[in-house]
Amino acid sequence: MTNLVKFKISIIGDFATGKTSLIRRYIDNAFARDYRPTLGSNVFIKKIEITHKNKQYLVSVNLYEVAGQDRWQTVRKTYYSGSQGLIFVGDLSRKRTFHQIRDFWHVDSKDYIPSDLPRIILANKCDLQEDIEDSEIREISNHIHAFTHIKTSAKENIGVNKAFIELITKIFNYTDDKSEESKSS
Ligand SMILES: Nc1nc2c(ncn2[C@@H]2O[C@H](COP(=O)(O)OP(=O)(O)OP(=O)(O)O)[C@@H](O)[C@H]2O)c(=O)[nH]1
Ligand SMILES: [Mg+2]
Repeated sequence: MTNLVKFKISIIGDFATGKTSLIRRYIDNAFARDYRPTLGSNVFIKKIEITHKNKQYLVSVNLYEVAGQDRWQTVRKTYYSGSQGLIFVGDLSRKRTFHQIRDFWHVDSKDYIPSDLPRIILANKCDLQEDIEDSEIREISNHIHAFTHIKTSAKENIGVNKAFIELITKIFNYTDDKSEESKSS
C-alpha cells in the first residue's frame, strides 16, 4: 500500500541567488539563462516515490519560493508558516548573499517556524568563481542550525537532486519524531 504525504518547503534567499532556477532544475531538469525576478511568490509541486522504514510513500513536495527582492517584504511572512522544511539559498559568486542568510533571512523567518525545523543551505552557482571561503559558509550554516550545506549549480546540474533528497529524508525523520513525541505525551 502506498501512503500519501504532503510536505511544504519554503525556499528563501536574496534576489537572483537562483531559487527559481534550482526549483526548475529539480522539477523539469531545465535551466534559463535570463533573470526573471519572482513576483511575490511561486508555488511548485513535484510528486516523488520514496521508501522510508520499509514503507512506500507518494510524497507531494510543495515548494514555496519567496521572492528575494525587498519590495516583497510584507507578503513573505505568510509563506513561512506551516513549512516542514526550509531551504536557504546563497550565491557563491556574491559573499554578501551568505551574510544575508545569517543577518536577514534567518532572522526574518525564525518567528514563524519551529527552531528545530530541518533546514539546509544551498551554496549555488558553484560553476562560477567563488567569493567566499568554505569555512565561512560552515560557520553560517552552524549559526542558523542548518543540518548541512551543499554546493550546487542549477546551471550545470550539480548537487541539486541530492540536496532536495537529503532535505526530504530529514523531514521524514523529523515528522516521525514529532508523531512519536505526541504519542508519548
Ligand atoms: N552561472 C550560474 N547562473 C545561475 C545559476 N542558477 C541561477 N543562475 C542565474 O542567476 C539568475 C537568477 O536566477 P533566479 O533563479 O531567477 O534567481 P531567484 O533567486 O529566483 O531570484 P528572485 O526570484 O528575484 O528572488 C538567472 O540569470 C539565472 O540564469 C547557477 O547555478 N549558475
Ligand atoms: Mg525567483
